[in-house]
Amino acid sequence: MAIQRTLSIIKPDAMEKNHAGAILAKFQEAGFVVRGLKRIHLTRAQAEGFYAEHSQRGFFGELTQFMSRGPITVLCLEREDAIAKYREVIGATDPAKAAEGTVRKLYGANVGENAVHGSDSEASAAREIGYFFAGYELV
Ligand code: 3AN
Repeated sequence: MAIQRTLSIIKPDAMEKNHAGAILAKFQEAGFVVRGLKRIHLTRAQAEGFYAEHSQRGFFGELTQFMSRGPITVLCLEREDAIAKYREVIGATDPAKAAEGTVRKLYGANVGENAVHGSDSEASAAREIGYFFAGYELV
């Protein structure tokens, strides 16, 4: 399996609870190398752009309001088979269904406020990394 990059977001709920450091440590323990990292506060429009593929879903308003309510940390993470491995480390979208020891099980509150985001394919990862990082910020 090839080396891949994935886009990770530590969401406002986890930032507010000061879990960002513990979550980053978990990613590094799982073998991910940080290629890009920044702390930002999305506008509503920026959150809508990022989640454009979900614009027809009933939770779109709730999701974009939540993602723009406070600072987030965005990370470009790299390792072998990064996209699948990262999704193993974070666990299922709904923290109640996530496996023991996963980030969402440990730090997520519910399906909306689930602590972290991760890319779901190589095409999504490329788009999402490009949404947040310029080439010179990935080192
Ligand atoms: P994942 O982030 O695990 O790939 P998706 O792509 O199904 O999950 O959903 C995108 C984001 O939308 C999720 N991270 C979650 O925060 C939010 N979301 C999904 N389903 C719901 C829902 N029923 N109510 C509120 N937010 C939701």
